[in-house]
Amino acid sequence: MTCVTELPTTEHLLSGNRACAGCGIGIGLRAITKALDGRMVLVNPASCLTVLGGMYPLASLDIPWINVAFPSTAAAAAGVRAGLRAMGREGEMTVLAMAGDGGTADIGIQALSGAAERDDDFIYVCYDNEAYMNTGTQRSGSTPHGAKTTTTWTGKRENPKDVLAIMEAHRIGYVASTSAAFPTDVYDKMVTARDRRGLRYLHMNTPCPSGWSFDPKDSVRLGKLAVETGLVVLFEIADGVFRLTGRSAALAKSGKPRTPVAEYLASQGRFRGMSEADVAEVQAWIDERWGRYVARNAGD
Ligand SMILES: Cc1ncc(C[n+]2csc(CCOP(=O)(O)OP(=O)(O)O)c2C)c(N)n1
Ligand code: SF4
Ligand SMILES: [Mg+2]
Repeated sequence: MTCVTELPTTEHLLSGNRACAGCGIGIGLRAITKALDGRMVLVNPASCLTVLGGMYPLASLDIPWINVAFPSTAAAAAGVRAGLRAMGREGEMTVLAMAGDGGTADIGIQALSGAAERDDDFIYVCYDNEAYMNTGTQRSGSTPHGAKTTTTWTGKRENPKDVLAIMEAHRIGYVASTSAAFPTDVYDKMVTARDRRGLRYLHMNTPCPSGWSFDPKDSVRLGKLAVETGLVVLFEIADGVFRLTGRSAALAKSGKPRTPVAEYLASQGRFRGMSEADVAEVQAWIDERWGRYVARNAGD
């Protein structure tokens, strides 16, 4: 695993970007652009990432970037790749599609499924801040059970959609789950993805102080806590082989109990007022999924 002091020092996300203080997207994006060494075309639909990047001449990213209609991210990325191929320039850069959870789990899933079926040659990153944040925190398919949003005033009743399982079911070569709270985990998975061909899918948890209602200084701490509980699990599936990575692998190996999810839920305003029964339901959901992941783990 790459050590944080070994990360490339060149920055592609420049100072003065428009993200809220403590936003997880910026942390993850720095690791992603470092892994690709800036040699990339970014394809992105409306989202907080668009706002973070800003508009010419005040853009905060020094990479080519195309902003596309909400449902079309994966289709547009396939088109950019085809265009580069037609120009004989496909070896020069990686095509990176990057969309939020709303733009992936809900609105963009049709184009993404089509690209996966064709095994189109690009990397797709879903950054998951667990709601439609850019438009003021509406519930998405990825919003966790119990979270209050402007469209789930009393807390969401359903568990989040398992987009990673959906992508695995397409039998693409590389599927990975990561978290912006672990930039070296993001970096290593992006390097692996960069060096493969076909559709590669990464799902990156990105804490959101504004939408989750917590102090911006706690972004990384909460992102790590989510992994300690097993709510977010770090893993990769390469050519069908499932392997826990980083802190999740260490947790599984230690055999020690994970942190109860109640601690994580109590740390954010969006979960305020959850009933004990709802907390127990979330815990049971995590435990069942964790058991399945540990049983599949082919790593040490
Ligand atoms: C077709 C379409 N519907 C709705 C919108 C309005 N809209 C812009 S950004 C956004 C939220 C995006 O949510 P997500 O993909 O999770 O990204 P986030 O804002 O959370 O980063 C919405 C609903 C739009 N731009 N286009
Ligand atoms: S609303 Fe959340 S995801 Fe959007 S820029 Fe602010 S902290 Fe980041
Ligand atoms: Mg979102």
